[in-house]
Amino acid sequence: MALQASSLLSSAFVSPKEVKVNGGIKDSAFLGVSFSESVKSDINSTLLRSKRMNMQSVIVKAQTTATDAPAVSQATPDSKKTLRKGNVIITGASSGLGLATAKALAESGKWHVIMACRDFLKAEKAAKSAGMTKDSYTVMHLDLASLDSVRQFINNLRRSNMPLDVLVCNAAVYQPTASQPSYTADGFEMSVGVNHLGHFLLARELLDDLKQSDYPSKRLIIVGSITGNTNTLAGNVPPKANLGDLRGLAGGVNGISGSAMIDGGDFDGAKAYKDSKVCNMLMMQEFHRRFHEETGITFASLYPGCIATTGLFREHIPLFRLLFPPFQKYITKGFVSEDDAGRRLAQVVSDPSLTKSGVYWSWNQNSASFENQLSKEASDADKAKRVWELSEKLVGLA
Ligand code: LMG
Ligand code: NDP
Ligand code: PMR
Repeated sequence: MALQASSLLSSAFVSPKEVKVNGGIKDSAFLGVSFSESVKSDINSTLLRSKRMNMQSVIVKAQTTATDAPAVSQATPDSKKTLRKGNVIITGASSGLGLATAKALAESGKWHVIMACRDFLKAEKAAKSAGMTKDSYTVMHLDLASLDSVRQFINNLRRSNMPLDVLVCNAAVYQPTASQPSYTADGFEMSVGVNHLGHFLLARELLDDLKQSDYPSKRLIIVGSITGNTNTLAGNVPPKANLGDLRGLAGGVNGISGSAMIDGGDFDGAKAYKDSKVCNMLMMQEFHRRFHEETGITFASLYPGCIATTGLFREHIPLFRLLFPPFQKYITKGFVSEDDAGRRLAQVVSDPSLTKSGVYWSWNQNSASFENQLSKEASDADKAKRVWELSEKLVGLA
């Protein structure tokens, strides 16, 4: 049955040319192939008042925990030089990919994970139930739906005196069933505000902290996705990502002075998410162009595979949530478990062979990483520059 559907979809969506073998190894995720030019496998929140009230205790707690956290090693001349634990911030580490990555890195014993989360208690519970030991993580409050919260987070981090070695921009919201836009504390449409603008301010500011780190491989990772790339089948499922001429972004994506959508069109929650992912991938490349040579920092993005079981789909209709995992497992074969996806992102954080900057990583069916190609729009350098400049204005950096 699954196989029948599979071949049905195969013949419907993929030309025979695209299902061909790649160097003898069949790209089994046929629906995930970058089907235009390559055969490679490609595969809400408002600030709750109660959370604001929690802030004080969170800050105190974060600072207290920070005293146990690793600082720069003070190697004496005759002490054996061992690499200190790296410090990695993961936004949205309270569930899904972020939590699985935190777990994988903590288990390696080489990383201290700063879990940057909007719900402190949820994050604590998640870390505990993932079996992370107390000394392997610090939870710090971050609500990306508020630029004030982003700035607070940065202050708290700096006061903790923990050096910053890797930043992972992972958190996201997806609102496929919303008929009306909702807005962040600063009035940005929620998906673009959280997934792109909140992270943009965070990453832009923390670049200075990354620069100061003495860690051998410093990285800034922004999670992207296949659905933002229209050179793939998944990226062609309507509604498609399209930033247009950025008129909505220029107007502040606030639904007042202009549209809530980046391209200036009518609100569509699924499109807003995909557009935000295009921004994520564009910003990674713009960071690379502006700062890689000067700082040596590795900038990277990735598509970890379709993790169909995460909280990302919490707002989708129940039927979708029921059918989506088996659809991805048995038909597209793009499915990946949370644990496997976490190990993939953990590789991008720490694998010594993944130091190349400006790369969008993907994994083939054998779980081998490869440099994937982005769509035309998601690799448009001119658009990246314009998104960067408009975003700087919106978050108060220009
Ligand atoms: C939208 O609907 C929602 O409206 C929106 O709210 C949001 O949720 C959004 O992406 C999220 O989706 C999408 C909707 C319509 O898709 C569906 O959910 C309907 C699924 C039914 C399709 C039947 C297929 C049979 C599948 C087998 C059964 C398995 C059941 C599991 C289902 C789980 C859910 C996935 O989508 C469509 O319109 C369907 C058609 C999509 C095909 C798109 C492929 C187009 C390829 C076109 C190639 C173009 C070539 C361009 C080349 C460019 C090169 C540069
Ligand atoms: P989840 O919903 O499980 O995780 C998203 C995380 O983001 C949660 O921890 C959530 O916090 C957090 N978050 C949401 N809003 C905010 C906010 N305002 N401030 C701070 N944190 C926030 O989804 P996934 O794990 O699937 O998604 C992780 C990343 O992976 C996203 O960037 C997504 O685009 C990407 N991705 C996912 C794919 C998939 O198939 N699932 C495929 C490709 C990419 P809370 O726990 O409090 O809700
Ligand atoms: Mg998709 C190779 C085929 C493939 C892959 C890898 C994904 C990934 N999807 C594929 C194909 C299809 N999807 C096809 C053929 C359809 C039509 C039946 C389809 C539909 C679909 C829907 C309705 N897919 C979806 C949705 C969502 O709501 C998800 C979404 O767009 O979130 C933005 C989604 C996804 N498909 C994926 C992945 C990874 C997602 C979700 C997450 C993301 O991009 O971050």
